Amino acid sequence: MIHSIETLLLDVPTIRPHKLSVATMNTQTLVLVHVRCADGIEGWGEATTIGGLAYGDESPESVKVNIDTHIAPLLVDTDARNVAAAMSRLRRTIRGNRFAKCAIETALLDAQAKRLGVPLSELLGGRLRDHLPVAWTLASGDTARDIAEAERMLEQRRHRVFKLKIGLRPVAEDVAHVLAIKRALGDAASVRVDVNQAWSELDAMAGIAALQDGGVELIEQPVRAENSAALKRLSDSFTVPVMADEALHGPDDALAIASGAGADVFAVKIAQSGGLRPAAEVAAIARLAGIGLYGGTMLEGPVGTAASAHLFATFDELAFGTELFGPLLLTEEILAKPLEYRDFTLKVPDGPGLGIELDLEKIAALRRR
Ligand code: MUC
Ligand code: MG
Repeated sequence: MIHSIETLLLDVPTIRPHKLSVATMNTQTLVLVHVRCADGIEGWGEATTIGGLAYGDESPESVKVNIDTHIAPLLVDTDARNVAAAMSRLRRTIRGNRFAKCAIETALLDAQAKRLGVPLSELLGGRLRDHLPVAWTLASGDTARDIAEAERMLEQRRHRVFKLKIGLRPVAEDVAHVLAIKRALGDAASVRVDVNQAWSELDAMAGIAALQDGGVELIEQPVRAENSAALKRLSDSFTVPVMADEALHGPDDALAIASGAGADVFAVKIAQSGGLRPAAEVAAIARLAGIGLYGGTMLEGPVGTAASAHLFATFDELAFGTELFGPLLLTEEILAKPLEYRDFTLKVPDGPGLGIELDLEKIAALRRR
């Protein structure tokens, strides 16, 4: 039986300002969900988002209120061992709230995998890899600082794929910023951009042409999420791959975009998809449509990052790697033993469940009251 479901908000400063076109983050609010079962087994999930309500339509606070008020009462005292039935009930009864659903599904699957004594990846179809390539996002807002940061990452063999956040400045300035970084790093690194919806289609035509000429390797969500026709025209117009991110809110969007050949790559995110199972469906649709896969992040802490890693480890094709670096952007560690980043990869934890142990004292100290 599910005994209790608790949602905790943790405000954690970032290691530097993280500038996106939609928000500048100095703090990340981790949203953790803790499920306790009557048999003594516990599970953890995460529903962290970016910039309050600047990125998506669920805020940390709304996730907590909706879980406390509507979701927990629906699930408490039901069978913890049948995660599929619990999630089916939740999905039938509660509309929207994809991040909250993802956190609940993760926590229930973490508990069930611990109960069965297997890593979470084994409940998701089984893993095909133990290490995932991890990109880093350069988003200090300053070209020289970004170059120095990237050089440090290359030297430490932590990242060799860099995603640059652009869209705040005029297109020509953004292009100059990106190409200066690309020139400085040379062939040692892959440089990609994420516009976070900031460009008009005309801006995008000009911007992508210049970035493609300069050797940029991936263009993420250049135009508004709702403008799927523009995203398709852009992916048709350029050889550099164009990736859908904010346009993807789960399997229905994935099917619509894939049916119209509307993007070259999908950023699969577990929370944006509404959970691990729906995210696996997004990946399956991409695979069947010949669309490339990228393992995305909402800059979650280690719980959501580990959950994403367990799912991405089951993907046969992962041509564009992952960006599961969220924990590295935070000034505080909330695991007893940090996730392992080495040789440009993240190790997929191999213990039962998520395979992580939370530092409960640290969590109590960081928790918002
Ligand atoms: C996004 O839009 O992809 C991922 C990395 C990062 O810095 O921001 C996120 C969100
Ligand atoms: Mg993105």
